[in-house]
Amino acid sequence: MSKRISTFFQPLPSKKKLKPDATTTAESSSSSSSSSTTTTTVPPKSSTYTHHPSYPIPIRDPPSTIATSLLSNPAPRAPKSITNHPHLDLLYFQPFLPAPLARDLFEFLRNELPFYRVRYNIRRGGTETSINTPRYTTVFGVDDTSTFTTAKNSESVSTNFKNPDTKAQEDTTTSHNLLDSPQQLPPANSPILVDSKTRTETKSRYRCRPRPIPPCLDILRQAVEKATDDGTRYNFVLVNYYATGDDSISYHSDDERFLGQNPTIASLSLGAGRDFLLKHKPGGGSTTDADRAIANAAAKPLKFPLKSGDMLIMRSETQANWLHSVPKRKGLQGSAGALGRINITFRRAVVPGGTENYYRYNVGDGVVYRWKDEEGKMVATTE
Ligand SMILES: O=C(O)CCC(=O)C(=O)O
Repeated sequence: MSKRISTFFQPLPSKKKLKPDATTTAESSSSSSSSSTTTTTVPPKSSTYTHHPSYPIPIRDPPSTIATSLLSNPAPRAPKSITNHPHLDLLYFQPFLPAPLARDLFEFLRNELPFYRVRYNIRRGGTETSINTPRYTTVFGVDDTSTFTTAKNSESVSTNFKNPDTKAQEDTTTSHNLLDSPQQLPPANSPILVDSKTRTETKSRYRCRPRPIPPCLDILRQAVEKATDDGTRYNFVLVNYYATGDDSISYHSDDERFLGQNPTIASLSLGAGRDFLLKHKPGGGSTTDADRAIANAAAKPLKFPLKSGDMLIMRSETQANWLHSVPKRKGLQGSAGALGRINITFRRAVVPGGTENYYRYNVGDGVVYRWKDEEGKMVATTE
């Protein structure tokens, strides 16, 4: 454990009452602003945290107001199916989460998740180029070949957030060794990575250190899976935080081989509104109507002005044929806090290459950033 991480886990002297309701959880009195931003009339007095050795910080579990709302089919209206362009298959929830729930979840996740500003080098035209990711990112999950489970002889307590319908990630949602403060060391019997079939340890399969999806995101994953109701299962949750209109993601498609053929990707927006653009990949010789339609779609992007709580699900041939982006928006006005936008994508990686890729480009090896309410911005954590 690095010096920086170990300082996060210094035990606190005071002991608090324990609550058996989440993955390797600890209860502490709630001092963060997150509990005061929920819609509940009586804010929860205490919080539980999920600990795992792969987490740089213990991650707070969602208050029951958020958890209950998410588990009770939150989508206020049915999604619109958009298939009126070549190779495009979208489900557009406008919204997926009602406004108060979207706002509470946004505040909660911005406050509680560890974020990164990843830098990496690529070779472009034979030249080594340094890339600074133009947004904050974080990721949780592991590909299909592995799953998280607990040590055999450990005592297990069921969590509130277990979905009996869902196989993926199910073993991460058992709790053990309930602790008495978020600063304590994670328990010795934290969930470990095992082969999905043989249940033998697979830590050595990865250069990166996969992280189990914490309850606050896993419950959302369950809600998203339930909403589509087509059997799609996700094992990765990627989170982007766009601090201002300067943060962005350029045109790309999520068509990597490690996602399998025609992957379904669900993309939820929280916080500030931003435009999501989709344009067809170039191709088609413009000799038939279909080719002309493709050329047209490539030239003129489709624009989705995504608002807080909206969700787009991209399906079937969409990734193979379309590029998407969230361009910079220089003109956005408002305080830094009000401009923040969280995007969460749910995906399913089928091989370890996906796990390596996602941790490399969304966690990397830099410092952890945390939201600081008093400063109204993400701040790099120091020792
Ligand atoms: O922020 C968004 O809406 C899009 C995010 C995205 O395209 C990605 O994470 O691959």
